[in-house]
Amino acid sequence: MSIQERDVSELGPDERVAFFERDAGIESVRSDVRDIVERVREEGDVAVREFTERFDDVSVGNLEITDHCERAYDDLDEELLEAIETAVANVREFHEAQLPEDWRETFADGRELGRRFRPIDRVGVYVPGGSAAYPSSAIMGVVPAIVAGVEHVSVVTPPADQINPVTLAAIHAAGADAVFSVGGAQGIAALAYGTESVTRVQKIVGPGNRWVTAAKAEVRGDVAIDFLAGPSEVLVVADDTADPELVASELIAQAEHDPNASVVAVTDDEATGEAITDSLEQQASEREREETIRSALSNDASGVLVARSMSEAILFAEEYAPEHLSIIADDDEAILERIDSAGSVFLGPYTPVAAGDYASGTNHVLPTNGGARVTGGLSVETFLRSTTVQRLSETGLEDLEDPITTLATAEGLEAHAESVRLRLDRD
Ligand code: HSO
Ligand code: ZN
Repeated sequence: MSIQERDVSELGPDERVAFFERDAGIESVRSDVRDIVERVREEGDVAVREFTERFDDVSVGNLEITDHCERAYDDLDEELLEAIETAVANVREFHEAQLPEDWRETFADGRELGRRFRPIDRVGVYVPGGSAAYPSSAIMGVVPAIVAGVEHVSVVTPPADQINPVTLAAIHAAGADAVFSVGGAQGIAALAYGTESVTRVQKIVGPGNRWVTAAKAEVRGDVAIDFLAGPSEVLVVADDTADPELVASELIAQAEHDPNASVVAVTDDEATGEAITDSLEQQASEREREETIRSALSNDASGVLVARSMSEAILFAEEYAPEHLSIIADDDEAILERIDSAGSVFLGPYTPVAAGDYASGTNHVLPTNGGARVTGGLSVETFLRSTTVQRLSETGLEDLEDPITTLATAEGLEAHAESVRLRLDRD
Protein backbone atom coordinates (compact mmCIF):
# COMPACT_ATOMS: atom_id res chain seq x y z
CA MET A 1 0.00 0.00 0.00
CA SER A 2 1.17 3.53 -0.54
CA ILE A 3 0.53 6.89 1.02
CA GLN A 4 -2.90 8.49 0.77
CA GLU A 5 -3.16 11.65 -1.30
CA ARG A 6 -6.04 13.82 -0.20
CA ASP A 7 -7.47 17.30 -0.33
CA VAL A 8 -7.67 18.75 3.15
CA SER A 9 -11.10 20.20 2.45
CA GLU A 10 -12.49 16.80 1.48
CA LEU A 11 -11.50 14.88 4.59
CA GLY A 12 -14.48 13.23 6.26
CA PRO A 13 -15.03 13.12 10.03
CA ASP A 14 -13.47 9.66 10.41
CA GLU A 15 -10.42 10.68 8.46
CA ARG A 16 -10.01 13.78 10.55
CA VAL A 17 -10.23 11.66 13.70
CA ALA A 18 -7.51 9.37 12.32
CA PHE A 19 -5.23 12.36 11.74
CA PHE A 20 -5.97 14.36 14.86
CA GLU A 21 -6.72 11.77 17.53
CA ARG A 22 -3.69 9.54 17.29
CA ASP A 23 -2.90 7.46 20.33
CA ALA A 24 0.06 5.52 21.66
CA GLY A 25 -1.70 2.17 21.11
CA ILE A 26 -1.07 0.91 24.61
CA GLU A 27 -4.52 -0.51 25.38
CA SER A 28 -3.72 -3.97 24.03
CA VAL A 29 -0.81 -4.51 26.44
CA ARG A 30 -2.27 -2.74 29.46
CA SER A 31 -3.33 -5.78 31.46
CA ASP A 32 -0.14 -7.76 30.78
CA VAL A 33 1.86 -4.72 31.79
CA ARG A 34 -0.11 -4.37 35.01
CA ASP A 35 0.86 -7.94 35.96
CA ILE A 36 4.53 -7.37 35.18
CA VAL A 37 4.64 -4.16 37.19
CA GLU A 38 2.91 -5.80 40.13
CA ARG A 39 5.29 -8.75 40.18
CA VAL A 40 8.41 -6.60 39.97
CA ARG A 41 7.04 -4.42 42.72
CA GLU A 42 6.50 -7.43 44.98
CA GLU A 43 9.40 -9.69 44.06
CA GLY A 44 12.15 -7.33 42.88
CA ASP A 45 15.16 -8.82 41.08
CA VAL A 46 13.67 -12.32 40.90
CA ALA A 47 10.78 -11.06 38.79
CA VAL A 48 13.07 -8.80 36.75
CA ARG A 49 15.24 -11.79 35.84
CA GLU A 50 12.26 -13.96 35.01
CA PHE A 51 10.72 -11.38 32.66
CA THR A 52 14.07 -10.67 31.06
CA GLU A 53 14.44 -14.36 30.25
CA ARG A 54 10.91 -14.55 28.95
CA PHE A 55 10.87 -11.39 26.82
CA ASP A 56 14.50 -10.77 25.90
CA ASP A 57 15.58 -14.39 25.89
CA VAL A 58 18.61 -13.51 27.96
CA SER A 59 19.62 -14.66 31.38
CA VAL A 60 21.43 -11.76 32.95
CA GLY A 61 24.09 -12.11 35.63
CA ASN A 62 24.65 -8.78 37.28
CA LEU A 63 21.84 -6.39 36.49
CA GLU A 64 24.15 -3.44 36.98
CA ILE A 65 26.37 -2.78 33.98
CA THR A 66 27.79 0.64 34.83
CA ASP A 67 31.38 -0.59 34.38
CA HIS A 68 30.59 -2.05 30.97
CA CYS A 69 29.61 1.40 29.79
CA GLU A 70 32.95 2.85 30.74
CA ARG A 71 34.75 0.00 29.01
CA ALA A 72 32.59 0.33 25.90
CA TYR A 73 33.47 4.01 25.85
CA ASP A 74 37.18 3.31 26.14
CA ASP A 75 37.03 0.71 23.36
CA LEU A 76 34.90 2.67 20.92
CA ASP A 77 36.38 3.66 17.60
CA GLU A 78 37.51 7.21 17.12
CA GLU A 79 34.84 8.33 14.68
CA LEU A 80 31.94 7.15 16.83
CA LEU A 81 33.53 8.65 19.90
CA GLU A 82 33.82 12.01 18.20
CA ALA A 83 30.23 11.85 16.98
CA ILE A 84 29.02 11.09 20.50
CA GLU A 85 31.14 13.82 22.06
CA THR A 86 29.92 16.40 19.53
CA ALA A 87 26.31 15.46 20.20
CA VAL A 88 26.83 15.54 23.97
CA ALA A 89 28.55 18.94 23.80
CA ASN A 90 25.82 20.50 21.65
CA VAL A 91 23.00 19.05 23.72
CA ARG A 92 24.73 20.23 26.89
CA GLU A 93 25.24 23.73 25.52
CA PHE A 94 21.61 24.12 24.45
CA HIS A 95 20.30 22.80 27.74
CA GLU A 96 22.64 24.95 29.82
CA ALA A 97 21.09 27.94 28.12
CA GLN A 98 17.75 26.83 29.60
CA LEU A 99 18.83 26.84 33.24
CA PRO A 100 16.53 29.24 35.07
CA GLU A 101 17.90 31.62 37.69
CA ASP A 102 16.41 31.87 41.15
CA TRP A 103 14.80 35.27 41.66
CA ARG A 104 13.34 37.54 44.36
CA GLU A 105 11.50 40.71 43.68
CA THR A 106 9.98 43.31 45.95
CA PHE A 107 6.46 43.92 44.80
CA ALA A 108 4.44 46.87 46.02
CA ASP A 109 3.53 47.16 49.70
CA GLY A 110 6.43 45.28 51.21
CA ARG A 111 5.80 41.97 49.52
CA GLU A 112 9.02 40.24 48.65
CA LEU A 113 8.28 37.20 46.47
CA GLY A 114 10.42 34.85 44.47
CA ARG A 115 11.07 31.46 42.97
CA ARG A 116 13.93 29.06 43.37
CA PHE A 117 14.73 25.99 41.31
CA ARG A 118 16.24 22.79 42.57
CA PRO A 119 16.99 19.54 40.79
CA ILE A 120 15.07 16.37 41.53
CA ASP A 121 17.34 14.01 43.51
CA ARG A 122 16.95 10.70 41.70
CA VAL A 123 15.90 10.28 38.10
CA GLY A 124 15.60 7.25 35.81
CA VAL A 125 16.10 7.35 32.07
CA TYR A 126 14.76 4.64 29.78
CA VAL A 127 17.04 4.04 26.80
CA PRO A 128 15.45 1.91 24.08
CA GLY A 129 17.28 -1.10 22.74
CA GLY A 130 16.23 -4.04 20.64
CA SER A 131 15.95 -3.58 16.89
CA ALA A 132 16.28 0.15 17.35
CA ALA A 133 19.14 0.75 19.77
CA TYR A 134 19.33 4.47 20.24
CA PRO A 135 22.56 5.88 21.63
CA SER A 136 21.16 9.30 20.77
CA SER A 137 18.25 8.79 23.17
CA ALA A 138 20.70 8.11 25.98
CA ILE A 139 22.24 11.51 25.34
CA MET A 140 18.84 13.23 25.13
CA GLY A 141 17.65 11.76 28.41
CA VAL A 142 20.76 11.92 30.54
CA VAL A 143 22.45 15.20 29.56
CA PRO A 144 19.57 17.53 30.52
CA ALA A 145 19.30 15.75 33.89
CA ILE A 146 23.00 16.26 34.54
CA VAL A 147 22.78 19.90 33.45
CA ALA A 148 19.84 20.40 35.82
CA GLY A 149 22.04 19.08 38.63
CA VAL A 150 20.27 15.77 39.33
CA GLU A 151 22.29 13.97 42.00
CA HIS A 152 21.72 10.44 40.78
CA VAL A 153 20.82 9.49 37.20
CA SER A 154 20.01 5.82 36.59
CA VAL A 155 19.60 4.33 33.15
CA VAL A 156 17.78 1.14 32.24
CA THR A 157 18.19 -0.41 28.81
CA PRO A 158 17.12 -3.82 27.54
CA PRO A 159 19.73 -6.56 27.30
CA ALA A 160 20.22 -8.05 23.87
CA ASP A 161 22.65 -10.89 23.17
CA GLN A 162 25.06 -8.11 23.58
CA ILE A 163 23.90 -4.59 24.26
CA ASN A 164 24.95 -2.24 21.51
CA PRO A 165 28.37 -0.94 22.58
CA VAL A 166 27.61 2.44 21.04
CA THR A 167 24.60 2.79 23.31
CA LEU A 168 26.67 1.83 26.34
CA ALA A 169 29.39 4.31 25.40
CA ALA A 170 26.83 7.08 24.87
CA ILE A 171 25.29 6.40 28.27
CA HIS A 172 28.74 6.80 29.81
CA ALA A 173 29.58 9.91 27.79
CA ALA A 174 26.29 11.50 28.77
CA GLY A 175 27.24 11.09 32.43
CA ALA A 176 24.85 8.52 33.92
CA ASP A 177 25.66 7.39 37.47
CA ALA A 178 24.30 3.85 37.29
CA VAL A 179 23.21 1.65 34.42
CA PHE A 180 21.07 -1.50 34.53
CA SER A 181 20.48 -4.15 31.99
CA VAL A 182 16.71 -4.39 32.13
CA GLY A 183 14.17 -3.18 29.60
CA GLY A 184 10.47 -3.18 28.85
CA ALA A 185 7.77 -2.85 31.47
CA GLN A 186 10.02 -4.63 33.99
CA GLY A 187 12.65 -1.89 33.53
CA ILE A 188 10.12 0.84 34.26
CA ALA A 189 8.76 -1.05 37.27
CA ALA A 190 12.28 -1.56 38.64
CA LEU A 191 12.94 2.18 38.45
CA ALA A 192 9.57 3.05 39.94
CA TYR A 193 9.66 0.75 42.95
CA GLY A 194 13.31 -0.21 43.28
CA THR A 195 14.65 -3.76 43.55
CA GLU A 196 17.66 -5.24 45.34
CA SER A 197 19.82 -4.05 42.42
CA VAL A 198 18.02 -1.03 41.03
CA THR A 199 17.64 2.13 43.11
CA ARG A 200 14.18 3.59 43.19
CA VAL A 201 13.85 6.93 41.39
CA GLN A 202 11.45 9.86 41.72
CA LYS A 203 10.92 10.57 38.03
CA ILE A 204 11.18 8.41 34.91
CA VAL A 205 11.77 9.85 31.45
CA GLY A 206 12.49 8.57 27.99
CA PRO A 207 10.81 6.96 25.03
CA GLY A 208 10.14 3.27 24.52
CA ASN A 209 7.85 0.81 22.82
CA ARG A 210 4.22 0.13 23.76
CA TRP A 211 5.21 -1.96 26.76
CA VAL A 212 7.41 0.75 28.15
CA THR A 213 4.82 3.44 27.53
CA ALA A 214 2.03 1.37 29.10
CA ALA A 215 4.27 0.74 32.11
CA LYS A 216 4.91 4.46 32.49
CA ALA A 217 1.15 5.01 32.47
CA GLU A 218 0.80 2.28 35.10
CA VAL A 219 3.39 3.63 37.57
CA ARG A 220 2.45 7.28 37.10
CA GLY A 221 1.21 8.54 40.42
CA ASP A 222 3.70 6.48 42.41
CA VAL A 223 6.48 8.17 40.49
CA ALA A 224 6.56 11.19 38.18
CA ILE A 225 7.00 10.68 34.45
CA ASP A 226 7.74 12.97 31.52
CA PHE A 227 4.87 12.01 29.20
CA LEU A 228 3.55 9.05 27.23
CA ALA A 229 5.37 9.08 23.90
CA GLY A 230 4.18 7.04 20.93
CA PRO A 231 5.82 6.30 17.57
CA SER A 232 7.65 9.10 15.73
CA GLU A 233 5.78 11.74 13.78
CA VAL A 234 6.67 14.43 11.32
CA LEU A 235 4.56 16.95 9.48
CA VAL A 236 6.09 19.05 6.72
CA VAL A 237 4.43 22.26 5.58
CA ALA A 238 5.63 22.98 2.05
CA ASP A 239 4.81 25.58 -0.56
CA ASP A 240 5.62 25.59 -4.26
CA THR A 241 9.20 26.71 -3.58
CA ALA A 242 9.95 23.51 -1.64
CA ASP A 243 12.06 20.81 -3.23
CA PRO A 244 9.70 17.79 -3.21
CA GLU A 245 12.61 15.41 -2.79
CA LEU A 246 13.66 17.10 0.45
CA VAL A 247 10.11 17.04 1.74
CA ALA A 248 9.80 13.35 0.92
CA SER A 249 13.14 12.59 2.57
CA GLU A 250 11.81 13.99 5.87
CA LEU A 251 8.76 11.73 5.74
CA ILE A 252 10.86 8.71 4.81
CA ALA A 253 13.37 9.38 7.59
CA GLN A 254 10.82 9.39 10.39
CA ALA A 255 8.90 6.55 8.72
CA GLU A 256 11.90 4.25 9.08
CA HIS A 257 11.54 4.37 12.89
CA ASP A 258 8.39 2.36 13.22
CA PRO A 259 5.64 0.80 11.09
CA ASN A 260 3.26 2.89 13.18
CA ALA A 261 5.06 6.19 12.63
CA SER A 262 2.88 9.01 11.25
CA VAL A 263 4.27 11.15 8.46
CA VAL A 264 2.49 13.95 6.65
CA ALA A 265 3.22 16.56 4.02
CA VAL A 266 0.75 19.38 3.57
CA THR A 267 1.07 21.85 0.73
CA ASP A 268 -1.01 24.49 -0.98
CA ASP A 269 0.34 23.46 -4.37
CA GLU A 270 -1.09 20.43 -6.13
CA ALA A 271 1.93 19.88 -8.38
CA THR A 272 4.22 19.93 -5.35
CA GLY A 273 1.96 17.39 -3.66
CA GLU A 274 2.15 15.06 -6.65
CA ALA A 275 5.92 15.41 -6.87
CA ILE A 276 6.23 14.60 -3.14
CA THR A 277 4.15 11.45 -3.62
CA ASP A 278 6.30 10.35 -6.58
CA SER A 279 9.48 11.00 -4.66
CA LEU A 280 8.18 9.04 -1.65
CA GLU A 281 7.62 6.03 -3.88
CA GLN A 282 11.07 6.38 -5.38
CA GLN A 283 12.94 6.94 -2.11
CA ALA A 284 11.06 4.23 -0.21
CA SER A 285 12.24 1.63 -2.66
CA GLU A 286 15.85 2.74 -2.24
CA ARG A 287 15.94 2.54 1.56
CA GLU A 288 17.18 -0.37 3.65
CA ARG A 289 14.16 -0.27 5.92
CA GLU A 290 11.71 -0.19 3.04
CA GLU A 291 9.18 -2.46 4.69
CA THR A 292 8.92 -0.38 7.86
CA ILE A 293 8.79 2.79 5.79
CA ARG A 294 5.97 1.52 3.60
CA SER A 295 3.92 0.49 6.62
CA ALA A 296 4.32 3.92 8.16
CA LEU A 297 3.45 5.65 4.88
CA SER A 298 0.22 3.72 4.65
CA ASN A 299 -0.98 4.66 8.13
CA ASP A 300 -4.29 6.45 8.53
CA ALA A 301 -2.48 9.38 10.14
CA SER A 302 0.03 9.61 7.25
CA GLY A 303 -0.62 11.35 3.95
CA VAL A 304 0.23 13.92 1.33
CA LEU A 305 -2.41 16.57 1.68
CA VAL A 306 -3.25 19.40 -0.62
CA ALA A 307 -4.79 22.49 0.91
CA ARG A 308 -6.64 25.27 -0.92
CA SER A 309 -4.41 27.87 0.68
CA MET A 310 -1.44 28.19 2.96
CA SER A 311 -3.85 29.21 5.73
CA GLU A 312 -5.69 25.92 5.39
CA ALA A 313 -2.35 24.06 5.44
CA ILE A 314 -1.30 25.88 8.61
CA LEU A 315 -4.62 25.17 10.33
CA PHE A 316 -4.20 21.50 9.50
CA ALA A 317 -0.67 21.49 10.96
CA GLU A 318 -1.86 23.28 14.08
CA GLU A 319 -4.66 20.80 14.61
CA TYR A 320 -2.31 17.87 13.99
CA ALA A 321 0.14 19.16 16.66
CA PRO A 322 3.01 17.02 15.37
CA GLU A 323 6.05 15.88 17.28
CA HIS A 324 8.25 17.38 14.56
CA LEU A 325 7.15 20.22 12.31
CA SER A 326 9.29 21.02 9.30
CA ILE A 327 8.53 24.19 7.36
CA ILE A 328 9.99 24.33 3.88
CA ALA A 329 8.42 27.39 2.35
CA ASP A 330 9.21 30.87 1.21
CA ASP A 331 8.08 32.77 4.29
CA ASP A 332 8.75 30.14 6.93
CA GLU A 333 8.93 32.63 9.82
CA ALA A 334 5.46 33.99 9.00
CA ILE A 335 4.11 30.42 8.96
CA LEU A 336 5.79 29.66 12.27
CA GLU A 337 4.13 32.74 13.77
CA ARG A 338 0.79 31.07 13.22
CA ILE A 339 1.73 27.73 14.80
CA ASP A 340 1.39 27.09 18.53
CA SER A 341 1.33 23.30 18.73
CA ALA A 342 4.47 21.41 17.73
CA GLY A 343 7.12 19.55 19.71
CA SER A 344 10.09 20.81 17.72
CA VAL A 345 10.20 23.02 14.63
CA PHE A 346 12.70 22.79 11.76
CA LEU A 347 12.95 25.77 9.46
CA GLY A 348 14.24 25.80 5.93
CA PRO A 349 15.79 23.37 3.50
CA TYR A 350 19.05 22.89 5.42
CA THR A 351 17.41 21.84 8.67
CA PRO A 352 16.48 18.18 8.53
CA VAL A 353 14.75 16.65 11.52
CA ALA A 354 17.76 14.33 11.75
CA ALA A 355 19.79 17.35 12.95
CA GLY A 356 17.63 17.55 16.07
CA ASP A 357 17.46 13.77 16.32
CA TYR A 358 21.21 13.57 16.79
CA ALA A 359 23.42 16.53 17.08
CA SER A 360 22.25 20.13 16.77
CA GLY A 361 21.55 20.35 20.49
CA THR A 362 17.76 20.38 20.82
CA ASN A 363 16.09 17.44 22.51
CA HIS A 364 14.52 14.64 20.52
CA VAL A 365 12.34 13.27 23.31
CA LEU A 366 9.17 15.05 22.29
CA PRO A 367 5.42 14.79 22.78
CA THR A 368 3.58 12.73 20.16
CA ASN A 369 -0.11 12.02 19.55
CA GLY A 370 -1.05 15.67 19.88
CA GLY A 371 0.69 16.03 23.23
CA ALA A 372 2.28 19.21 21.86
CA ARG A 373 -1.08 20.93 22.46
CA VAL A 374 -0.30 20.88 26.16
CA THR A 375 3.39 20.21 26.72
CA GLY A 376 6.89 20.51 25.31
CA GLY A 377 9.64 17.93 25.06
CA LEU A 378 12.35 17.04 27.54
CA SER A 379 14.21 20.05 28.82
CA VAL A 380 16.14 21.15 31.87
CA GLU A 381 12.83 22.04 33.56
CA THR A 382 11.76 18.40 33.30
CA PHE A 383 14.37 17.71 35.98
CA LEU A 384 13.75 20.70 38.21
CA ARG A 385 11.14 21.53 40.78
CA SER A 386 10.36 25.06 41.77
CA THR A 387 9.67 26.54 45.18
CA THR A 388 8.13 29.92 45.85
CA VAL A 389 9.55 32.08 48.65
CA GLN A 390 8.12 35.14 50.37
CA ARG A 391 8.77 37.67 53.09
CA LEU A 392 6.26 40.36 54.04
CA SER A 393 7.08 43.50 55.96
CA GLU A 394 4.73 44.61 58.75
CA THR A 395 3.04 47.10 56.44
CA GLY A 396 2.95 44.48 53.69
CA LEU A 397 0.94 42.23 55.99
CA GLU A 398 -1.24 45.13 57.20
CA ASP A 399 -2.23 45.81 53.61
CA LEU A 400 -3.23 42.20 53.15
CA GLU A 401 -5.06 41.83 56.48
CA ASP A 402 -8.49 42.57 55.05
CA PRO A 403 -8.40 40.33 51.99
CA ILE A 404 -6.88 37.45 53.93
CA THR A 405 -9.18 37.57 56.95
CA THR A 406 -12.26 38.20 54.83
CA LEU A 407 -11.59 35.25 52.57
CA ALA A 408 -10.56 33.03 55.48
CA THR A 409 -13.79 33.87 57.30
CA ALA A 410 -15.79 33.15 54.13
CA GLU A 411 -14.13 29.74 54.01
CA GLY A 412 -14.94 29.15 57.67
CA LEU A 413 -11.25 28.98 58.51
CA GLU A 414 -11.03 31.24 61.52
CA ALA A 415 -7.57 30.07 62.58
CA HIS A 416 -6.15 31.32 59.30
CA ALA A 417 -7.56 34.78 59.98
CA GLU A 418 -6.30 34.66 63.55
CA SER A 419 -2.74 33.85 62.44
CA VAL A 420 -2.73 37.23 60.69
CA ARG A 421 -4.40 39.26 63.46
CA LEU A 422 -2.09 37.83 66.07
CA ARG A 423 0.93 39.29 64.33
CA LEU A 424 -0.59 42.73 63.84
CA ASP A 425 -2.18 43.09 67.28
CA ARG A 426 1.01 42.41 69.11
CA ASP A 427 2.09 45.93 69.96
N1 HSO B 1 13.13 10.88 15.71
C1 HSO B 1 13.14 10.19 16.97
C2 HSO B 1 14.44 10.21 17.67
C3 HSO B 1 15.56 9.50 16.99
N2 HSO B 1 15.87 9.58 15.70
C4 HSO B 1 16.50 8.70 17.54
C5 HSO B 1 16.93 8.88 15.47
N3 HSO B 1 17.33 8.32 16.57
C6 HSO B 1 12.13 10.85 17.90
O1 HSO B 1 10.89 10.82 17.36
ZN1 ZN C 1 14.43 10.07 14.19
